[in-house]
Amino acid sequence: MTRYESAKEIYASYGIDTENAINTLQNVTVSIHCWQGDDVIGFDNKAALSGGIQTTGNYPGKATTPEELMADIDKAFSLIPGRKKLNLHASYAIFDGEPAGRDEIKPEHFAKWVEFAKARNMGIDFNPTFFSHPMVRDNLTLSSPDDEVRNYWIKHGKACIKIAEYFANETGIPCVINFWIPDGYKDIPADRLSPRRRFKESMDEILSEPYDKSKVYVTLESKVFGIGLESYTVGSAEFCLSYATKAGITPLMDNGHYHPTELVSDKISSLLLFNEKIALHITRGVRWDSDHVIIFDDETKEIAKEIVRNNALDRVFIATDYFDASINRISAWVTGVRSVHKALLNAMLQPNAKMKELQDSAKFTELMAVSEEMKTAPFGDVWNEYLDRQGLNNSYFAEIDKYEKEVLSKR
Ligand code: RNT
Ligand code: ZN
Repeated sequence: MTRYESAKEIYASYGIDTENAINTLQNVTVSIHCWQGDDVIGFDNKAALSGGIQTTGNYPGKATTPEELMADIDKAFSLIPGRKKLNLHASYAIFDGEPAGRDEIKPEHFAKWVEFAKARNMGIDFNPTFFSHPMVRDNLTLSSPDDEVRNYWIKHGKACIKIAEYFANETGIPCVINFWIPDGYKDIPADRLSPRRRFKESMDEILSEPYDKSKVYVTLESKVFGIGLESYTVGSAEFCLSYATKAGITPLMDNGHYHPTELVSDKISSLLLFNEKIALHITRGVRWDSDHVIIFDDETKEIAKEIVRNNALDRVFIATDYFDASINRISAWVTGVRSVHKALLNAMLQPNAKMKELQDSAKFTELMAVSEEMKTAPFGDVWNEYLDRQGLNNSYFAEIDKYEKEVLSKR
């Protein structure tokens, strides 16, 4: 008997079907952020990373051209199981001739990405880039009191919706376009209302741009604070949730965007009750929104359980969002996205129905005991089987090390 066959029997004794779990997981799409590959720099201008987010570290070998980034994405994706979507930022536009301003970018500036995605049967998700740009004035974009600034970014938002629709049309796969603005103040503002009112009006204007709602899903991401913007964030949780509800768009929660003891795993169920779809940026905040690589830790497991137990795999847009510049970036991608898959598999391998029953009959002692018992079930054997069926295995470091020696170290 193989280790997998033995694990299958053990799980079956808890009423858990490992085959079903493996087959279900193979069809889950994770939208993988392109920006791990180059420390969120992009190709459209030379501005340093701004917007209250930060990469730390300077591990050698980062991608500095579209060709390098594409090669690195290919390498990383070859070591990641499951279905993938490529998540791009507007700052990754590829200009052949004259560069266009962010207010004037067009589908043609992303033609190479479309070609890349199509050749790999992948969909593309998108993000307007409201940071790392000279038109971000006084740390404000869509909420700026300066009409010139505000209009510039409104045009950017509209241009991006057109590009999102182009991605959907070209790939035949719907595009999720996520709006996140860094706008905020370092110190206590005198007026908290007006910036939020302007943000609301700007979003209304952007969304007045007609788009096909069956192909383009607009999401809005909230935040609690950014570096240098500690006192006030225009796009707070309350603002973004309320706006999403009112505008009929999808709320996005990034688990680095809450106070450290607040858990996104506890928020998912509430949002599922009031939204047809919800979106996630999975990350790992260490003490703050540090965007460490996702690992197979408790909160990632708990987030996955909330998606699986609530039968919401087809209602949650799962995306990754982190950027570690202190380690091999290919490995960062692979470890992070594999951790999401691990967490989902782990969630599928819990006796979820039985545990719910224990909760409803107030058998909390048994609930704790069962939950602890499952932690030492032979999860690893099922994980290895999941990988094996996709031509992968649990050891990926050697392959990454080889790529570092042969490719990254020569950059
Ligand atoms: C920033 C947000 C946002 C960005 C990306 C690059 O705090 O999480 O999603 O990380 O858009
Ligand atoms: Zn995010």
